[in-house]
Formats: sequence, structure tokens, C-alpha cells
Amino acid sequence: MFRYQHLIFSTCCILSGLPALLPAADVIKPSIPAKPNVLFIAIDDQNDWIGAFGGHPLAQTPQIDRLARRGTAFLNAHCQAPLCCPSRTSLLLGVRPTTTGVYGLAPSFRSLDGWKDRVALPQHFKANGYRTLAAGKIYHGDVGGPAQRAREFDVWGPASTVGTLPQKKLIGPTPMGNNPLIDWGVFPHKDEDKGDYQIASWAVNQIKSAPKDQPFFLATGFFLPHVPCYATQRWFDLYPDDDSVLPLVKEDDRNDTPHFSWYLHWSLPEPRLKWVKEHNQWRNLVRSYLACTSFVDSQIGRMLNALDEAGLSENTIVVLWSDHGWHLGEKGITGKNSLWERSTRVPLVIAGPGVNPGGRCNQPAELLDLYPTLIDLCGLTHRTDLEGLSLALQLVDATTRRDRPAITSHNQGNHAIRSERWRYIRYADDSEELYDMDRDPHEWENVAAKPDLASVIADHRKWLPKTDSPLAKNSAHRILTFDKSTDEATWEGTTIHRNDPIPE
Ligand SMILES: [Ca+2]
Ligand SMILES: [Ca+2]
Repeated sequence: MFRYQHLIFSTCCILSGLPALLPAADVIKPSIPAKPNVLFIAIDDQNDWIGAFGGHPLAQTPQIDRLARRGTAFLNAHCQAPLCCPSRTSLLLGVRPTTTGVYGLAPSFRSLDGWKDRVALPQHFKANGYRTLAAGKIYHGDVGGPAQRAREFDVWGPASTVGTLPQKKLIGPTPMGNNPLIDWGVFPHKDEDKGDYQIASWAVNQIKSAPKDQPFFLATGFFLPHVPCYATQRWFDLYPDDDSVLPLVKEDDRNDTPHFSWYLHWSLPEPRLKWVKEHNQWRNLVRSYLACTSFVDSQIGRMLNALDEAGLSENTIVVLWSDHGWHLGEKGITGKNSLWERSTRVPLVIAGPGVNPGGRCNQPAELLDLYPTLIDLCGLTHRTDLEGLSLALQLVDATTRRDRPAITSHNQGNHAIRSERWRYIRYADDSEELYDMDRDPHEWENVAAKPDLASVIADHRKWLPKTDSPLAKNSAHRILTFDKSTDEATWEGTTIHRNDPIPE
């Protein structure tokens, strides 16, 4: 009974525009500042190999874990697209990729009629009296010229860079184009010369010198552990030089996944597991990725310390998220661009005034939810054109049910539906996968063909996006289309026939 009344009360307050967390004053801190600051932390290509998220037993992320203790960790949070540009576009606009048609690394939504003037999340903060600042990668790519940049954020800090580079690739040439970004390992350089260190330094200075009479929305986008995963020895040595660092993989795992599942990452610079094993690079890649994760964690710690030292922690909402996950051998691949857990699950933590400390939410959550959630937490003007659901209730009581599963799309017609227990995948050629995440957390056994699970599939199919837009104008890079009438797919402009060998 209590729960029911509580939900009714909370929902009414949110709908009426009252401070969203007011009704739960008995379980949260009593004073929520009218306009709390926001520290908005994005990590690029960071999967769930974070201590508090349990994706890797050896991951060392003491700073993010500290933040998770102070706030609520969303343990079943997923991106809306397993790729930078569509994921970030969705989060920043508050609408799904299946609404905008932005599925690839291009176009920028600011080049599209219908979206070029849409008020993005940082602009909504600005319109509500906030000073907005950004450093590193928040948007994917350029938003436009100086005039457009000034419209997106008030203050721009350093751009996203790797920083110091080795003189040549450390791992040698890689298949599918020998892309210069596909590299990893240790070489002598200084942490201070890395792009992410400089972004944190800039953010620390902004926190220390923040005007007292205006709230801030400070967005920091970290580059690592995006490839190239270069680390100094100090971070590399946190992880053992033996096979205990490797993720669990099943050798014949793709035998029961549809052939179409390969089309989603048909030909990419990221090497297959077969290549990294044959070239003795698997352990090196995994250690490098983990080392970069720990390095970025420490930079986040510097910003959290700055908030403490400036006396702003009690008055600042901290949001930490990644744009999508990354495979390191699972399902035979490295990289993103899949609809499985390792690619869609992201770390998501929200901490600060009004948030129940130590909350652990297992309800499905979407990065799409951040826009309406921050509107509630910060008392911004409400909007009726957002497709996410506010997580305000889960921030008070992490067990509060969220009926909608998390939905991830990769190009038109390919979708994953992640509920509390199940992952259902439907590809454009109507092939399917179903995983029981309670019994099979590695997604090793596709049970879609089991007759007794037909009702589970039917329940999940209901959530397939009703709007499934075709490609936005000038879509490019990692673009897949499928023609049912010919049974032919097109990847990056090249036709794939059913019997074509899977590229290695
Ligand atoms: Ca990314
Ligand atoms: Ca399998």
C-alpha cells in the first residue's frame, strides 16, 4: 500500500511540475537546491568493466565506485544505438535513432531539416539560466561553425584527443584497412600529456572558479578507453600478465546466432577475436583497455575531489555515462556494433542532492532517460516532446518498477529489447535471438526457437519501435540496409549475398 500511494504521489508531483523528489522527503535529504549544478561525465566506448557494475572481476575503478556509493547505479542501463554518433544524438535530443534516422557516424543532426533547431539537452539548461560548459567529446563530431558552437555551449574547453602518440603503431598492421586508431599497448609517456588528463585539469579549474551566482552544467567527455588504448606502465601494471584478465568466451558461440547478426559488423577496422588470438594480442588488448579504464577513472576522481574542495558536492548532480559498450572477444569480435549485452550495456550513475545514496537499480534504463531525468532533478521547464522516461522515482527508490524495457537499434530494422530478465533481438530479415539473462548472463544459448518461450517473445515483440525511420540524408559509415524482396543486404554501399564468406 505504501508503495502504491508513494508512486501516485510522486507521479502527480512530477506531472504538475513540482520538485520531482519532494514526496520522498522521509527517505532523502530534506534540502534540494532550486538549481543544483550538474557535472555531466561521458566516457567513450566504456563497457561495463567497472567495479560497481560487475562486468569484469578485476576492473579497478575506485573513483567511479565511490561515486556509485554516493548515488544510484543503474545496473541494467543501455544505449539506444551501439555507436557514438547515433547514441549521443539520441541522448542529447531525447529521441530514438528510429525517430531521427541517424544510425551512422554521419550525418550530424545539426545538418538535418527537422533537427537542426531542436533544443538539445545543454541548450535546455542554458535556456533555464545555467552557464553551460563543455570539454572533450560530448557531441559526435563538429556541430558547425563558431556561431553554432556558441549556441550549443557558453564555454568550450579543450577538444577530445588521444594526446601523446607512439612514433608508429605498437601492434603492427591490422586487417580490414590497418586503421591507425586500431592500436593499443604501453609506451613511455606522461599521464599529464594525455588528452583526458588535460580535460580533467580544465574541468577542475572551471569548478574552482565557477561563478557563485549562476548554476553550471559542466560536460566533460573522455576519449579513453576508445581505441587507440595507450597507457603508461603504472596503469598497465594494475592488471596481471596472465590469462585471468581475459573475458569468458564460448568458442562456438556464433553457431546459434542468425547469419544476419554478422551483417551488423560485417567489415570493420576492429579485428575479430581470431586475429587477436593468432597475433598474440588478446591479453595485451584486454590489459590495455582495462588500464585505460582505470586511468580515466582517476581523472574522474580529480573532478570529484575538486567538487569536494570547492564545497560544491552537496549542491551538484553528477551524472556518469558511456555512449555504448565494447566487445573484447565475446561473440568472436572486438568493438561495438552488436545488439548483445556487451555492446548495449553501459555504466550509468547519478549522484547528488535528492538521490538516494547507495541505490542499485535493476530496472531497465535508457540513456534516453537522462534528458527528462535532469529536467526533474534540476527543476527545468518540462517538455512534451521527449521519448525517454524520467528516472526520478528510481533515484528515490531503486526498486520502483519501470515498465518499459530498454531498446537499442542498429540501423533500420534491427532492434534489441532488454527487459529485467530477457534480451530479445529481431533483425531486419526477421531472424531472432532470445536470451535468459538470469540463467545465461553470457548470452551463450539462443533460446528463441523454444516453443514454451513463444509467449516471452510475443511480450517482447510488442516493444519493437513503431516508428522505424529509414536513413537520414547523407548517412554514412557503418550503414547497413536490407532488401527483403531480394534477400540482399548492403553494407557501406557493397552488396552482401547470403553465401558470401564472413570477412575475417
Ligand atoms: Ca563511442
Ligand atoms: Ca551461442
